[in-house]
Amino acid sequence: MTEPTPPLDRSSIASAVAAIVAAQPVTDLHTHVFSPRFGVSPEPAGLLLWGIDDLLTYHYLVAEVFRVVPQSEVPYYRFWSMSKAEQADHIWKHLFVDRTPISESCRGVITTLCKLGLDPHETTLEPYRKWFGEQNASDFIDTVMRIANVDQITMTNEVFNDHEQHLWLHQPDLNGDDRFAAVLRIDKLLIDFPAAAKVLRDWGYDVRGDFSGVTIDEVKRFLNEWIDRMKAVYVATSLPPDFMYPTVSPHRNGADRVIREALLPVLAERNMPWAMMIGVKRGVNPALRDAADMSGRADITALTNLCRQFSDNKFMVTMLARENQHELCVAARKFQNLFVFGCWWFLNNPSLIEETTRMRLELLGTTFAPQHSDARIVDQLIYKWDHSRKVIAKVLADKYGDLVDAGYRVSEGQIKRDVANLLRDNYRRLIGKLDSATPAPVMPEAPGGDTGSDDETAATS
Ligand code: RAT
Ligand code: ZN
Repeated sequence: MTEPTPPLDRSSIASAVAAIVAAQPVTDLHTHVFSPRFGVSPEPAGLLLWGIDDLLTYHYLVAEVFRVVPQSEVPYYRFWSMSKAEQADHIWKHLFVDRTPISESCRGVITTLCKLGLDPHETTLEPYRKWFGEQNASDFIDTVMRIANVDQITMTNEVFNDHEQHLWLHQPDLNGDDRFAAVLRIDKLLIDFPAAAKVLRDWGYDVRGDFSGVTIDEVKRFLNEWIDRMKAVYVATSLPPDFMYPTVSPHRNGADRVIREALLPVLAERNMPWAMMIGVKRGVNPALRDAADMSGRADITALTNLCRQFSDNKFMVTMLARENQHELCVAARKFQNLFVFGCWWFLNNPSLIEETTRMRLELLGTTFAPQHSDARIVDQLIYKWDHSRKVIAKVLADKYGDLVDAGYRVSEGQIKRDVANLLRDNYRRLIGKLDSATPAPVMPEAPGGDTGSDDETAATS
């Protein structure tokens, strides 16, 4: 129970909430940002992306530039034959100079540049290139984390990516940078088990596409060894909208057996969550490469079946389709082992974050994680969190205002506890990493208040 601090006036709620949300360190639970130990862009194959050229060639912006430059002028192959710097110049000219950068991804670049102290009105990229050229990548990560107020960045570590797999096997102390946590990402194991089995055999695991022999034991050995090697905080998979569990379709039977007999038993034993990111249709326009994917509405029955049948497992779930958000909330009211997180990818827009967060607060109280950044370029942490924090603060302020109108007293201490849970502690508790050393929100002028760690799993029906 939180020790009450003096109740806030109705009129000061919005500003108090905005300050508390801004001051609360976030644990970013899903990104594609890497520590410098994985190599630094523009080194060949450097996985840590940063700076103006990486910022502008983000796949969200690649999709947008093809909306405005006709194929007759720049066909796909011409764009892909350009160097990264030429692609960045092309995107800057068409989306930022010739047009107003009003889309969310464009505005994100503007917010990022401004918060780094740069003028976003340059007509060429040279001034930005010069500025970034004077920075050191590792120090820049500190700067970005300070501006974004992020206390840890969760990576996505794709074990079936040859380059990354090679680094994990041969580069000593790859996960020794405390600013980053690793996640074992295993899409291929569930999406195409026969192909994954072939890879695992090459890696020395006796795994057969038809599940014969010691296949299941060997898949478990693979999972355990890689979770240990990466010190992974969870295991993650993105899944198509037609993902079903259990399935009657013969070509998906492999996934069922892997989930039921290997993945979930390994995770239950470790008390580790399985992150399911459901609703992506890969490659609908392959010519766009990384920007080729789109969203589709999923059948939530797969998830409720899993939550019911595997009550010893923890499922952390985000869904890509706007149409799935309501039933995902309702499902989370039914299952304590279902943790809802983030406004993923095409939902990471202020209008959709607002409606989704509002609905989640109304149906789930504070028992979820409203956002993750999905940043691919470290600089993006700045805008993704700046934009999301503002929306989250607005929605929370409305909700506290409604409570006060209903006759309840709301204190700063309560708000701090709630915001800490939403932006950091619910997730940290889920992965078993909430300790007393976890920093409290920085609010020196505030009268104090407990940031709280009381369990709040109780769901209404
Ligand atoms: O948001 C993105 O950048 C997507 O390309 C995906 O990486 C997605 O977030 C995923 O993790 O599959
Ligand atoms: Zn992602």
